[in-house]
Amino acid sequence: MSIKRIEIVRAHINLVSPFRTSFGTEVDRDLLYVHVIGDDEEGWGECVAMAAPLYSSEYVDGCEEVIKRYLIPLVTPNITAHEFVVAAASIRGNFMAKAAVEAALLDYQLRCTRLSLAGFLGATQTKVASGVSVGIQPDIDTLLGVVEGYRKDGYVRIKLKIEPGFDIDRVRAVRQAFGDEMLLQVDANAAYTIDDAAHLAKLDEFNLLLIEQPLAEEDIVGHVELSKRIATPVCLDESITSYDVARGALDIGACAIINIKPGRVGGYMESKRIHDLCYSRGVPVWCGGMLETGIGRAANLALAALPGFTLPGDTSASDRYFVQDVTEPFVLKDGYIDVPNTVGIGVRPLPDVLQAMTSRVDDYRIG
Ligand code: OSB
Ligand code: MG
Repeated sequence: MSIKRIEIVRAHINLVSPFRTSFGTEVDRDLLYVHVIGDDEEGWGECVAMAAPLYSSEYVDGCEEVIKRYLIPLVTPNITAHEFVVAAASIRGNFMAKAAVEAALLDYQLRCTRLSLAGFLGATQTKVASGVSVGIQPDIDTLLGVVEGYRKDGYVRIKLKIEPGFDIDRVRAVRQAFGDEMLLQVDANAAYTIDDAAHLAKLDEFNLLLIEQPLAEEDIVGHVELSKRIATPVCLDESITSYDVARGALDIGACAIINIKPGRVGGYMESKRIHDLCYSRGVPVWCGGMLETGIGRAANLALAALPGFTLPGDTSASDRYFVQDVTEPFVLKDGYIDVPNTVGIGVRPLPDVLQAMTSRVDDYRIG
């Protein structure tokens, strides 16, 4: 079980199409993997931070620094993922950096003990319903074409990215083209303020599942006010950085639904705690995404298989993002993706693919 080394792997992958949100346009992913290595086993974790601090204050080069300088020194040869989480609590914030190390330690520990991540977390589903996040398109015709393509692929829920100037008309056009029954939601990535409440209330007529993160990350109280002024259920993404924040947000009525992203909350164990809290209160949750490659996607699917994940997640198939994923591709079957059920996260990078993507590997001896 003893950990010998940790590699920090930096790599790069292009997206199949640009992904525009209210915070920026992503054309590729600047990747950081944590690779835990023992005598007989290995474990992999993917850091979800973006190249620039636009979605969150964390960014991938900053995460690399925190991981190397503050988190790897906490890792001892026989540490469990849980013990790591306890030790890492002394480091403030830096959720995405912590989550990447936790994920690699979990994969390693579960491979050593022959358990699947899904089993470890308490998954009750063997496949999960898959939604897709649609970036802001240049015009409405293009948007309708993109949505139609994803509908043909089989995605059971469409999420439209919105921002001021690209919102009510876009949603109306998609509703008119695809009908009132299609599961539809929107994500503003914090692009509005409470002064936009009357404007956002114009979305009420479109029978949306939810509006995700309309206001700033820090404006949790603003979301309480907004929740009273619009009929669409408010879901928080960026604001929910921990179990404590989730509990407080629910207690004060800031949201009715939570998007759980393991990277944003510091890992899979914290995600499980937030799930359990929401499940006990009857609050729906769903699994968000950060354009992960197969390593992060595999682990997200295990989480999304827990019983409280009653809404389809942004857990799309590999080909929605990449021509060639770093692992065996995840594929959509009738709107669902199978949950990996072998040991650990159930997948590993394909060596040749990873090598071709890799720009740098730094090696740290443990113990
Ligand atoms: O806000 O959910 C978000 C991607 C990157 C950063 C933030 C978000 C997203 C997405 C896409 O909406 C989720 C995915 O398909 O991985
Ligand atoms: Mg979001």
